Amino acid sequence: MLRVFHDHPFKICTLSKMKRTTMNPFFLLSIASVMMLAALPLSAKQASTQLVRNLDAGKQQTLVTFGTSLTAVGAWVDQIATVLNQQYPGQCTVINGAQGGANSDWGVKSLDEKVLKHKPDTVLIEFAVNDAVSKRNTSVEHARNNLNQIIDRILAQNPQCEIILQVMNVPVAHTRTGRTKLDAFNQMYRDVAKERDYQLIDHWPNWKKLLNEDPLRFHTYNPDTIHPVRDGALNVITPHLIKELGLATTGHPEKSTATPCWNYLLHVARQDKKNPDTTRADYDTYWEKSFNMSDLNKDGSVDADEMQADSLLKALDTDQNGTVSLGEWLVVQGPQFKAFDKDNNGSIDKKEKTQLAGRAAVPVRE
Ligand SMILES: [Ca+2]
Ligand SMILES: [Ca+2]
Ligand SMILES: [Ca+2]
Repeated sequence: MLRVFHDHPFKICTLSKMKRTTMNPFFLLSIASVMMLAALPLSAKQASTQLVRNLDAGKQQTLVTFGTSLTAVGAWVDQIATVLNQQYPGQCTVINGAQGGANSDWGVKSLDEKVLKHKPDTVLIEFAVNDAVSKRNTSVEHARNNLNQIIDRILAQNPQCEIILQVMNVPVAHTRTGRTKLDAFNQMYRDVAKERDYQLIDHWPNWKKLLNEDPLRFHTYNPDTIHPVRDGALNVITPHLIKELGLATTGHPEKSTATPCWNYLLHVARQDKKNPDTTRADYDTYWEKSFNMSDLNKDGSVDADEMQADSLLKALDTDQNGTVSLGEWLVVQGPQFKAFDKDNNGSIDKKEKTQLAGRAAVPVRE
């Protein structure tokens, strides 16, 4: 469980909501203020969340993050906690109440233990990605009812609690083909946020843009096709969260060296569960399995339908035959092992697992 400092909610006053009394000097003054705000440097704060307003007011706050593995092993949680602690030392407790594989049924069942027990002031929620797993046969309506139930129970405990919903990153290949209705589940989060007038933090467009414009970097940030690793959080998720939460942009999330996703991937990759080290054979087998899961028709390559991302297919398809082979697929993961295995002895040991930060950067072809 992660504990750090953090804070939260807000409402933006827009010009369209102001009373338009033409020539009213106060209105003109308001316009001038808005223009001045717009001209402030980037380090200035954006419109703030309740969390940030309360922290600014010197109040203690508790932020709980609730959701799937995208939160449970999301390096962004520790990065945001790090920034909160930099900006509001000792004032905000961040608790990661998420769990790998969790869907909103789990969320309903675990709400007392993972959220309410901590008496949060702000809760970030995301379950769409796992409610959308096709083989679970969950309807969007069922997921919506679960989400509303979770929200209502949080509000029953504390009517002032700030709820923020999140739409997460873009899965590709087998993690996308196994979620045929993901768009509808994500849209439900956007709809519920709108209906309840809650803030929605939507990471999807940023990931989509990266996938289109720099697919190899996208693959580096999501080596297993769905879980953003530390660099992905640092470059895509956390900057967006800082802006959306209304935190000052002068923080240093990179001071967080947590690599929960890589640690998790290296942990589950081990074939001999008694051996704490991850060998090169473990590592290669793990990625081969991931590739084979994406190769739905088992013809030894990943085609456009199986990839669900034309830009990535094109970027990985080195021999330009229109499909991605295992060798082409591993262009990103291979060099990363070498970066992690500092002493180059063919396995990543316990000590090396604490030194992963910053060692898996940009895509490099082996
Ligand atoms: Ca295939
Ligand atoms: Ca190819
Ligand atoms: Ca080693």
